[in-house]
Amino acid sequence: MPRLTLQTAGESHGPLLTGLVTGLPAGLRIDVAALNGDLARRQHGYGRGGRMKIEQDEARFTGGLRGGETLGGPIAFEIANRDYGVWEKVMGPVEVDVEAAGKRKLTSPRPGHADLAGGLKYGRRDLRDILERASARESAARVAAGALCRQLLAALGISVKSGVLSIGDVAVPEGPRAYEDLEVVDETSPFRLVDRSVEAAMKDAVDAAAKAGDTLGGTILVGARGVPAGLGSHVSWEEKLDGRIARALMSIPSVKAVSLGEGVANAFRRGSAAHDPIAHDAARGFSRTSNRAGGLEGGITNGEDVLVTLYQKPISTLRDGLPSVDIETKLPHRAQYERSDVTAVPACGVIGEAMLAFVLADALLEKTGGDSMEEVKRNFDGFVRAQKLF
Ligand code: EPS
Repeated sequence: MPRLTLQTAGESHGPLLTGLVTGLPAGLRIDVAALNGDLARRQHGYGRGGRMKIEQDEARFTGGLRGGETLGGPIAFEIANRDYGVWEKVMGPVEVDVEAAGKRKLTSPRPGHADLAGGLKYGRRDLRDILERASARESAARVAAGALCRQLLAALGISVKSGVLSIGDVAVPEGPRAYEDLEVVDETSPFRLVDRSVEAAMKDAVDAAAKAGDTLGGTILVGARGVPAGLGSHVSWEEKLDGRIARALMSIPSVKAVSLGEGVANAFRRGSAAHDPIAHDAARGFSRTSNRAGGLEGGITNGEDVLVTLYQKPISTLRDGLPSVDIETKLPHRAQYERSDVTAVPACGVIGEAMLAFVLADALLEKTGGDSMEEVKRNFDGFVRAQKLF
């Protein structure tokens, strides 16, 4: 049974985001500076809009930590929306200024965004009531929660990284990709690419899209190293870890496809060229001579690196607005423009790391149990040792 939960609350232009994480053991030391470093990485990247110049995300903890250590109870934190200063009259949780809110009313939904489907579902005729929560701003809270999980995993020798493979039609050279490709990603570079040889072409592509008022999607590799065999389970569909990873990663705004390992490419290969031969030696135990499965077989980790590719669609807010309909007049009307990004692919990788860290930490704690870090470590070491003797 899953052990961790994550809830977030908050609107993009409301006062703040709130996060609540339950299920982490007591005694995990949290490096808040490193956690805020992950929040900064999510904000960084070429192609972001004006909003990222306004925000400077930092988590403020309000529960579950004492002196920088988890206590075992729910962990609560807040991340301020600096932009709220100019949105208060429109987005005040208790009171709004009718005239100011009317000026920001959204009645021409954006194709590709939650605007119309959400409006129909929740019966909100100002589609701002949908877009504010559907906004990818919410992912900041996920990154903070993921950073807590990353630190738990790190304490057990597991690391999580990501790198960009393509934006628009500019892609790094083709070839099987491995965790080592993620270790060379320069976090200070504009695209967080696994291979910077295409950086100039990518910048040109983003500039050209921006000039045309258009947007771009892309693909990202997310991976984890040090994951022991035996997380997840084959016994029932809800416990299969590949399904849990895909669900978590697909829930990231704009991510429309997820491939575990070479899952997509394998569909076009013969079995003899798709699976990973098994080897054994005394030092390493069982290993594989390739990792096309991306570290998961039968819904269980197999001890190889976990590798997942994310496919992000282009952002649905376009400067000139795609063909739409005004929900009040029912007449054709271009979708309304809201300030937005040209691309958020580099940021998507950081969110992917957070979601992968959350799912892996959840599966790990499910396996080890434990109310304290000491107990988690003891149980973790025990089951890793037992596998060596298998
Ligand atoms: C977003 C629209 C933009 C992005 C935002 C996601 O915000 P705004 O409309 O305020 O310019 O910048 O992303 C963030 C605020 C963030 O922190 O990532 C959207 O519609 O999804």
